[in-house]
Amino acid sequence: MIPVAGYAGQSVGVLGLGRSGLSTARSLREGGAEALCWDDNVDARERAAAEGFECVDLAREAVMSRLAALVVSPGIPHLYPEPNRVVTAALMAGVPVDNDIGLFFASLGSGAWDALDVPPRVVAVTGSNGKSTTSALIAHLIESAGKTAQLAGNIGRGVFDLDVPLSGDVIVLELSSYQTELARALTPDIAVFTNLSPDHLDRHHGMGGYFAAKRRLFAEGGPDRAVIGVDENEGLFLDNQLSAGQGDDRVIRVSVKRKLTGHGWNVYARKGFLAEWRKGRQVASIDLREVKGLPGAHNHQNACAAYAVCRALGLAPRDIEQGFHSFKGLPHRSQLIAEAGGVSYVNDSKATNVDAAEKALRAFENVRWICGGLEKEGGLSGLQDALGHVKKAYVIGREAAYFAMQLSGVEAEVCTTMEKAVESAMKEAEAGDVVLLAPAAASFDQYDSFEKRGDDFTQEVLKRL
Ligand code: UMA
Ligand code: ADP
Repeated sequence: MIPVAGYAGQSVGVLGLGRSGLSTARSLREGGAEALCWDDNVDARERAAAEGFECVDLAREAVMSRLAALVVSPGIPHLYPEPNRVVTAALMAGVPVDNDIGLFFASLGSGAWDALDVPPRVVAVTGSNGKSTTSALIAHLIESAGKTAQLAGNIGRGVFDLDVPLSGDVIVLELSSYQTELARALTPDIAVFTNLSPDHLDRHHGMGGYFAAKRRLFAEGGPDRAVIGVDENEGLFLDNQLSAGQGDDRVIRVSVKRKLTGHGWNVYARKGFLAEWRKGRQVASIDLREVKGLPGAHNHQNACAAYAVCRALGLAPRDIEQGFHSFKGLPHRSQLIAEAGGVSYVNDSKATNVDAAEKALRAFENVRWICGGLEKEGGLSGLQDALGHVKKAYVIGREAAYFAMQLSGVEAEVCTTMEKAVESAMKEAEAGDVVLLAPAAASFDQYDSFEKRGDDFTQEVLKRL
């Protein structure tokens, strides 16, 4: 556990008592502060109370006036679509609103960290898709090169649950837009922007707000080195803003669409080959085609970003190449769960938005595509160009018929349940086909989480093999 620095003897409000909130409360206590807690859910309050935390309605004036800061959990909307009443009370009272990520960066370099010979370095990864894969890959590459890395953030583990790092260690943080939007300190050594496509738009009041939230990672303090995916205009814009010109190697540019051979520091992948260029000449190349854990151009983008980070940390290209081959991929992301009779079964339940599903479809041919669920804003038109990879769609979800209607030019069967979809897809699959779960929708109409949906798919497939 990492103690929170800077609030000893003061009271800090903690709003939301899930993974991030509870671990922040514990670290506040460890750092000598009083955590006053609230969660709208009574069970969560009871769990916190069982650990000895005082739970009290933070919006009450008598309570708010005692707070040195209010820490808000990432899943709690503070402004949009509706303002949160506790956050509004803090704004009215002039209490600084922060989150665990902001407190974490503000706590770096204090206390035990001072004594370390080589200060730990922090890599932070943001973007719409590929954050978890890229973060996990970076940590894996560092570990496989014999160094120590710890992963936390949006990948499921609160930052304060990290162990106090030792000299030379690397901390890799996956940061969502919910987290970058609110953190008052964001000072990683290396920051990564994978890509941008529409997601969480209600929470950020549109695409501009969503991009602005992510951009804060590159503005609040500014990383020493920024790894930027430049395949969308937003990435290009960020690159332009951060660098003095093409030759400025504080920015490492990443592309899977263009050869980047300019004077700066560039990493790109084309036709399955990764190339690193620096100062106008190629310095390394890696064949990604046989890297089983990273299939498809989208994963090659993740590989390029992770490669760039590791090069900036001083790893050798050959060590990185070896690490690529031992990376198994993450569950629920283009995960090969079985092969039988020439048919492959792939679980990409994490494809909760259109861009991720489109990338998953493009990574395979002859796809029997299980899709559908709770549709996100913006419709399905972004999938149109990838539908050529689909032999047939098997649509699940409460609104399966409406979802199927929007898939023009593709045969679509309204299955509604996972059981029916897997049954039909498996019955019709021929050698060379890929049965792919890539829903292009959230899971909450039928499941608690995308993980439960992916597990259900896996179970339905395995029981029939
Ligand atoms: N709550 C309220 N009032 C509200 C809404 C929620 O009191 O109006 C309470 C809930 O009752 C619950 C708590 O807030 O007890 C949940 O807080 P949370 O949703 O922030 O969840 P945590 O368990 O703290 O997990 C969070 C991240 N969750 C979200 O951003 C939604 C985790 O990312 C992260 O790993 C964790 O902190 C540790 O850093 C998960 C996620 O789903 C993986 N991220 C989203 C995504 O990837 O799309 C952004
Ligand atoms: P995130 O943490 O940003 O949600 P993940 O690595 O968990 O990213 O992947 C989420 C989904 O996006 C999965 O369906 C995965 O196959 C897909 N994906 C992974 N990397 C990329 C990428 N670079 N571009 C687009 N989609 C991607």
